[in-house]
Amino acid sequence: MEIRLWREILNPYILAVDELIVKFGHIIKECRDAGIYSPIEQVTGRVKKISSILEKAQKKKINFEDIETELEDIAGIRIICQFVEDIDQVVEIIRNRQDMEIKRVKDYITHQKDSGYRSYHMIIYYNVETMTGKKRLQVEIQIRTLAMNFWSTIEHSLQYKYKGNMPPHVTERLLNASEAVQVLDQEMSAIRDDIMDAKNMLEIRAAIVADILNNIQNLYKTANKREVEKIQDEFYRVYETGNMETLEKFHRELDLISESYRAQEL
Ligand code: 0O2
Repeated sequence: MEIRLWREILNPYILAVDELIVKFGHIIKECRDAGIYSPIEQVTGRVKKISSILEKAQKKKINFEDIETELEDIAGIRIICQFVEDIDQVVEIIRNRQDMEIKRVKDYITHQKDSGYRSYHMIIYYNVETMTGKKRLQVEIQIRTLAMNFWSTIEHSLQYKYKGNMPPHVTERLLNASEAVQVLDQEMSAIRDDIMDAKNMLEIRAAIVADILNNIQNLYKTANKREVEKIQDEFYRVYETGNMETLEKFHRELDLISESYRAQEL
């Protein structure tokens, strides 16, 4: 088939992947702006290469005219999470969306593949608007942890290298590694609360420091320069102690000082 015709077929899929990356990426931003933990760590996407489409169609004995209905992963989105628990949350987010209709799910986390592959797949219907009107497409969303992604990326490269003839000792090593990934994910989940607390503390601290510096900068416009320099020196001293309570107290006091200067301006 001519490249031009392939382009006509694949262009809407490119649009779908671009739109979905923006939409899932926006969830990360919304969480960040609201100061809450994002169950999504990273989002990537791709449209399958023509050669891979042909290869898969041939392997599955799919006629050319059925490619779009039979191949569910021409458009693919990959969502990476930090913890296994986050995957359920992402699935729930997708289930509640009006712009994505779930066709089916493949839970390779509960039912790991023989290769050791673990990931949660959702095949969704997604509409895009093109010059010729609305097009309803299938998109495969793969949701997995960072550790699962590490394993599957390496295994995918090895599959490519050995082209279906993976030596038994490599297969065995990969199965062992897959078990290790499962243990790692379980261990990480067990300390999830501690990790989350530490992350939250860092974010809160960064927000307080940004607010203090902003207040100091504003004071330079209105207050006595010497007094502001004293406040700034005091801030560095408090900051260096690393004590969160002292920093919060300093933040509250500076807020009051800034407030009184603002009142004087009125
Ligand atoms: P690529 O190069 O990643 O695009 P089925 O539902 O079984 O009829 P399908 O599409 O084979 O048909 O479904 P499956 O098995 O869920 O695989 C879909 C995709 O999941 C694959 O796409 C891979 O991306 C990934 N995947 C599935 N099994 C494995 C595995 O054992 N190892 C790795 N690394 N990835 C896997 P493609 O088209 O096979 O490959």
